[in-house]
Amino acid sequence: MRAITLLASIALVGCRADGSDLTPGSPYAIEVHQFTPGTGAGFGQEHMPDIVLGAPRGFGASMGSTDVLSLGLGGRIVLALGAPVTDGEGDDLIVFENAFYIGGVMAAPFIEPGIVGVSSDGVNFTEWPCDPSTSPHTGCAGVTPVIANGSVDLSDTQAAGGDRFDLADLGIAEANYVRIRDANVVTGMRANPPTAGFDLDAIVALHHR
Ligand SMILES: [Ca+2]
Ligand SMILES: [Ca+2]
Repeated sequence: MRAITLLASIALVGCRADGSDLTPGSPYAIEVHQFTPGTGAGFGQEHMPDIVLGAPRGFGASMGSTDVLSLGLGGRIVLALGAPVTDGEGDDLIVFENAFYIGGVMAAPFIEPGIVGVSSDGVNFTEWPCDPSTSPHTGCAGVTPVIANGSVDLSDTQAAGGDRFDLADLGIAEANYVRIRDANVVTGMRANPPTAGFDLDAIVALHHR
């Protein structure tokens, strides 16, 4: 692993072409708090931080988005949300990666799992339990294809795709930061630079202050 930590406390102001709001109060990530690339990272770094902020750019069930940042094997990233995610009814957070079904065959997903955690201070994180070694990788992000391309319809969030998380499962009422740690234990294509490991597209808070 490269021992590089990029601190990019860059908050972007305003709306993007996809309509997602990057100002405080936005349901999306609006700032990269910390990025520590893992082995084989590189893809997407020239477009930091924008590439992981705002709305997802999903390509549907049979193709993965290229509007992503590859974390590399063992890499991690911490993002600040535009507004604290809160524990509302059901799921509260969606993490969008670029998982897809090879050739559209539902039985052959290409999955690069990541472990998701939340924090109120950006330092101490509580993670959802994730099993990265065994399909269906319950509790991990990077599992479900992304359908939404542009602003997520918050009235029909099941249609957005991505992997969903409920703060109630952690006993946490609200959080300001989201961390994703690459958790790939099966390598092969998943280890190929510069796209190794978890590929982050976007995050959205379904319930927020
Ligand atoms: Ca909830
Ligand atoms: Ca990857």
